[in-house]
Amino acid sequence: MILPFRRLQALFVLALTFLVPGVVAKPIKVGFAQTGAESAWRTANTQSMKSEAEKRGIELKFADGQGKQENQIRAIRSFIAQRVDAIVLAPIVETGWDPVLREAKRAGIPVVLTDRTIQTADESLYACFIGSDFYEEGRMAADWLAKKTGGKGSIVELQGTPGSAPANERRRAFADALTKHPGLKIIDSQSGDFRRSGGKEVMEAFLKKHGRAITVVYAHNDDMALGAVQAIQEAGRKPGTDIIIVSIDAIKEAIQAVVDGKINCTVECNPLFGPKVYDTVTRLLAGEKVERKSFNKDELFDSTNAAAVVASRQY
Ligand code: GYE
Repeated sequence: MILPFRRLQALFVLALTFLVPGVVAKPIKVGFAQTGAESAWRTANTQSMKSEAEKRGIELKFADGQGKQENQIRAIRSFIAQRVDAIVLAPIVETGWDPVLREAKRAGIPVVLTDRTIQTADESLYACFIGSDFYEEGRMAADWLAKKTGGKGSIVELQGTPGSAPANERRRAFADALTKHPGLKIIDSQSGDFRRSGGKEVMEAFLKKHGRAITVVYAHNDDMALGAVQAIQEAGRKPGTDIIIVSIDAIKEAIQAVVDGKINCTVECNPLFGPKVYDTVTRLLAGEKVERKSFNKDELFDSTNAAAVVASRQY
C-alpha cells in the first residue's frame, strides 16, 4: 500500500519520538469544520471537540460555518492550505461536497465525517463516519408515540435544517413508521432550522392555522420543541397535556421539561463524541484500519426514566 505523503510524515514524526531521545513529536494538527451554533446539542458537541483536543495536546483549528455550506467549504480549503494532518467535517447538508473533498484527497489529508452523513458517488472521498443513526431515532420517536396515543392523533412536524441528514432521516423514519398507524396523521410540516426561535415561530403559525385540531408535535430536535412549548403556553394551552410533544436530542433542559410534564418524550442523540473522533484520527494517521461507519448508542427518555437521569446529565 502506498501511504499518502501526509500520513508518511505523521508516521515519521511518531517514529522519531521513540527512536531519538529528546526529540519531541509535533502535535497533531486537526481542522474541524463545524456547522454553526444553532442548538444546545451543537454547543455541547463543539465543547466536546475542543476540550478533548486540549486534553490530548492536539492542535485544533476550529471553524464555525455559521449555518452556511459555503463557509464550511472555505474552511476546508484553508485547512488544506495550512497543511493540517486531518480534517473533521460536520456537514450542514448532505449534498455538494465532492469537489472540496477531492481537493483534500489530492492533498493526502484524510477526512472524518462526524455527526451528519453526506451523499456522494465516490465513497473514497472520506475515511469514515462517526455519529448517530438518525433513522433509528425517528423510528423510536414514532413507535413511542403510537404506544402513547393508541395510534390516534393529528401531528404537526417541526423539521430541522432543510437538506441536512438529521432532518431528512428523522422525517423519513417517522413517516415510514406511521404507515403502520393510519390513525396518526401529519397535518402540517415546516422547518424551524433546529433553532428555538424557529420552533416557536413555526408553532405559532401552526396554532393560528390549525387551532385545536393539533394533538401532537413532533420536533426534529429539543430546541425547536422548547420553542413550541413557549408558543403553546402563550396560546393559553398546556404543553405535554393538551398537546403531546415528542422530540430528539435529550439535552438536559428537555429532560427537565419531561420531568415537569411539558415535553412527553425525547430520544437521545449523543453529541459527546470528541474522544471517539480523536481516537479515530490518531489511528488513521498511524495507518490503521478504522470502522467505516460507527454509530453512537442512543436511549429514549419519558416520564418513566427522566427524573432518574436529569441531575447527572452532562449536556
Ligand atoms: O439533533 C440538532 C443539531 O446534526 C444531530 O443538529 C445533529 C442535529 C441535532 O442542531 O440539535
